[in-house]
Parts: sequence; C-alpha cells; structure tokens
Amino acid sequence: NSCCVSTRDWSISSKKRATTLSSISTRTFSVSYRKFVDFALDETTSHTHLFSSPLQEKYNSLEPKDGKGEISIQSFEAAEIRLLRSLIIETETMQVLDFTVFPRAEYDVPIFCANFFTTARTNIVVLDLNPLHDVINQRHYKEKYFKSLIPLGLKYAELFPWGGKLTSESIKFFSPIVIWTKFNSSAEKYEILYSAFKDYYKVWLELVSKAVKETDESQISRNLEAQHRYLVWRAEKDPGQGVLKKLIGETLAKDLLRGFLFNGVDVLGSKTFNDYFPHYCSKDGDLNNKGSIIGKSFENRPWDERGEFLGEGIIP
Ligand code: BLA
Repeated sequence: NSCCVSTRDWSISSKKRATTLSSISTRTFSVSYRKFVDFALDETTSHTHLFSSPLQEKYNSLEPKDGKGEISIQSFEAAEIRLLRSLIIETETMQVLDFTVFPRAEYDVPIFCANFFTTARTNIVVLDLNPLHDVINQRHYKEKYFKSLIPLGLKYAELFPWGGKLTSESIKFFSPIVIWTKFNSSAEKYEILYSAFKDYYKVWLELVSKAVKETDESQISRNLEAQHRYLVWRAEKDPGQGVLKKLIGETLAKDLLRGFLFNGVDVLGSKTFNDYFPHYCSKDGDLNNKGSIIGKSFENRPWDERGEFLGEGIIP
C-alpha cells in the first residue's frame, strides 16, 4: 500500500527502505510538522487578524546546500503579536519544527515555544509557554499565568517523562508546565505530541486574548528588555545551530538565527550577551563558546505537582 510509505516515513532513505521491508509494516506513518503549523495558524486567525510579515519574502527561498529536502518558513504579525514565525525542515534524515510566537511588548504574556527535532530513532522536544518574567521568584507573575495551567502540565508530564539534564540556564526560560522530553519515534507518541501542541496553543491564545494592553511605559520597557534577553539567549545558544550550519552553511545559518528565528535581537535592545549573562564571560573577556558555563543539571523535573520549583543554585 504505497500511501502508507511516504517519503517522510520516519526519514528512512529509499535504499534502506528497500532493505528493511520487513520493518516497514511497523512504520506505516509519516512525520510532518506541517499540520501543527496549519492548526496554529487556523486557530490564531479565529482570534485575531494575521498580517504577512516582511520577513517572509526575505527568507522564502532557503534550501539545503545539498539540494536534498525542504526548508519552509512562515511569518506573520498581528495586533498583539510582534512576530509569529515557523521553520520546518524536512530532509531524508530529520524533521524539525521551530515555532515561536512573540507577543508585542505591551503584553507580558508568555512566549509560545515549540521546538521538535525528529530523526528515524529519536525525538528531542521542548513545548512550553516560555515565561517572559521570572516564575521562580516572582510569585505574582507565576500565578497570573500558570496557576490555572498546572493540571494541563501534569497531564502531559505523565505522558512525556522529563528529558534529563539540560543546559542549566535554560530552566529559567521554562515554565512550570514545560514539556521537555526525549522519546523513541512512534506513531502514538507523535499523535500525543500533536494533542499537546494543540492544547498548549489553545491555552496560550486564550491568555493573549484576555491580556490587557499595558500603558505604563516603565512596564512596557521591562517587557521589552525581557524579550530582548530571551532573543539574545536563543540567538547565541540555540542547540539547533550546529544542524542549521551543516544544512545551509555558517553565514546563512547566522542570518537565519538573527534575522528570522530571533528577529529583534539586533534592534529591540542594546545590551549584549555578556551584559545579560555575565557569568559566561571568561577571564580574557571572550564569550565562552561552551553550551553552558555552569554545565547541565536538572536530571529530574524540578517542578512539583503544585508547580513549585524544587531546584537550587539558580543564577539570578
Ligand atoms: C537539544 N534543544 C536541545 C536541548 C534543549 C533544547 C534544552 C538539550 C540540550 C541542552 O540542554 O542544551 C531546546 N533550549 C531549548 C529551547 C530553549 C532552550 C527551546 O533554552 C528555549 C529557551 N532544536 C531546534 C532546532 C534544531 C534542534 C531548530 O530547536 C535543529 C535545527 C536540534 N536540539 C537539537 C539537537 C539537540 C537539541 C540536535 C541535541 C544536541 C545537544 O544536546 O546539544
């Protein structure tokens, strides 16, 4: 049944596919993250009016260096949304989704974040409503957005076990309902991930719809700086950088990171990576190139079932 063996069938190359016919029956589904993005765009359109972003044209024609596979980008703006952007990579060996929505600085709502990296065997997943402000020490902000979402987080924490140690600084960009997980590829997991994506996106849209537009200038500046800090972190430390460089070359990858994925990093603020993350600065003043200077930590989920943070040693 040819309809069951798509070219994206867990990225098995045609050669391998021919030699592993016996295992094909267990892999009769294909992974594509396109339906995730389609869902999000439909759902967003039912809440607000989306305008195409000027970035769309600039980054439309990216393709893998070796000509194998496809890179698709989409980008929009809306009254409450500074930038909604999506990157999908589909090659013979991987499927990637990097879907993030940045609200405008007049709103302190979280940043929607879905990062999925899939190969024939494994999946690396981050799905979260990344808090704009500190949810470890600022109880008020945590309760404002996350208190009512803890049951949703618990439901998926059971379905998607904690992915193990991660770059220590990242935990500060995550919320108590973060889904950080790794799993072996399977049709069942893929469908659960789709449900999680839909549920998280719907609740995020609710937050945006109900959010009150801030008019206080100092609060808007605080929101803006928090967004800039987030962009600076991700543009510098995104674990997908290596993959992107291999795929499209170093120059284009850097441009994609700073100009598209984390657009705003060069204009929304003037602070540098060292300003925001001074502990990264090595003795001679160079930016430390390691993933993290304080290493990886949080072997287990550092949030309890009430959404209280259990970790220690967090850099302020
Ligand atoms: C790994 N991706 C990871 C890890 C995290 C994230 C936490 C585990 C390694 C680590 O702790 O650094 C994701 N980290 C995030 C996110 C935030 C963060 C979303 O701080 C937000 C604040 N991942 C992608 C894309 C690709 C990708 C676009 O999002 C590829 C193009 C790949 N992620 C990828 C790969 C790994 C990874 C290959 C494993 C490599 C590694 O562990 O460094």
